[in-house]
Amino acid sequence: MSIDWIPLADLIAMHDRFLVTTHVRPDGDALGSEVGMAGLLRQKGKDARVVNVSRTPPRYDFLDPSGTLFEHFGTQVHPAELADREVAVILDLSAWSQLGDMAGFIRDFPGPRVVIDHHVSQDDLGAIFMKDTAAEATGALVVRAVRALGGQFTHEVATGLLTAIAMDTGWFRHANTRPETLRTAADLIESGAAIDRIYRLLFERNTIGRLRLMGETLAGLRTAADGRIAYATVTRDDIARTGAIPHDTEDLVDFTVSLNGVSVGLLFMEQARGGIKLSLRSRDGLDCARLAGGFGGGGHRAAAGAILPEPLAESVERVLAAVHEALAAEAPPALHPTSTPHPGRSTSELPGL
Ligand SMILES: [Mn+2]
Repeated sequence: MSIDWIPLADLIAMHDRFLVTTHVRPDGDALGSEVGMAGLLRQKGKDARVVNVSRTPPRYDFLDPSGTLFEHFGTQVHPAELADREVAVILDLSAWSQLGDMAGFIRDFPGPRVVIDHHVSQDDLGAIFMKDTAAEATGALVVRAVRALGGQFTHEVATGLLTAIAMDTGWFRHANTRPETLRTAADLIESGAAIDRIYRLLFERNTIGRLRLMGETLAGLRTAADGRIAYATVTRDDIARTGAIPHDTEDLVDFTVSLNGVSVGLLFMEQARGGIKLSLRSRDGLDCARLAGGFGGGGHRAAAGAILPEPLAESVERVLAAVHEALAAEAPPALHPTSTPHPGRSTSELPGL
C-alpha cells in the first residue's frame, strides 16, 4: 500500500510548530518513530516537540540521550503550553483509547492532525490518515516519509527507526519481516545505526526484579483446551514482591505462545489503576484482534490486547470461555501449524493494551 506524502509535505511547508505524540505505554516502534519524525521536522527547520502521555520506559532512554526530546504530558508539559502548536503528528495509533489522558487535548486540538500508523483498528480521529496496515512498523512508514521528503538518516534518526522496525518485527524474526524490511534495516545500519549496541541496550539491561518476575510468571503458567491455550497472570503483589516495575511485563506474553502446541497465549496483568490488562497472541491464525474486540480492545490478528474491568479470577474465567469458543468454532489446526505463519503477522499488539 503506497502512501501519498504530499499532504505531510504541504503541512511542513505551511507550518512551523509541530507536536509529535504517540500512544500510552509507548513501545520501541512508538518512541523510535517519534525520534525519526522529530528529526525530519527539525531538519526542515521546524520547531518539533515530542510530548507523550506516558513516561519513557527506562529501557528506551538511549533514544533520548540528552533527556530533552521526550516530554511528559501533565507533569512536564501543561496543556496550555502547547497552545502554540500548529500541527499534531500522531504516531503508531488509530484509536482514541490509545491516547489515554491526551485524548481530550487532541480532540480539542484546533490545527490539522496527521496520523501515521499501521494498526487495523481505526477510529475517526478527525485526522489525515497516512496508513498502511501491511507495514511491519510505523517506523517503516517514517522511513518512507523521510525518503519522500528528502530528509537525512542521521545517526539519531537511523537509530530510532531501526529500533522501531526491529521491535515490531520481533527482531526480524516474525512473518511481517520481508525482504524490504531487511533492505531498510541495512540502509539504516549504513547510516550509522549500531544494531549490536541497540540490541544490548534493549535486551541485556534486565533488572533482577524483571528476571524474578519472569521466573515467577512462567512458574505459574497454565494450559487449557488440551494444551492449545497457555496463560499466566501477574498481580500487583507479584510486581511489588519481586521488585519489578509494571513495565517489566512487556514481552512476557510471548513466552506463552512459545510453548509447543499452543495456539493462543494469554497474559493477564493487574493494573495499578484498577482493571486487568489482557494481552493475546496467536500462532496459527486465530484472530486475536477479533477476540480482543469482544472485550472492548483490539490490535492485530496475531497480537492484540484489551482492558477488562472485573477482578483477575473473573477476567481469566471470562476470557478462557471466549477463547475456548473461538477455538471450537474454527477449523481444526493444520498438522504443522508453525510452518504456516499468517501473512502480516506482527507482535505489536494494540499498543498500550
Ligand atoms: Mn507499531
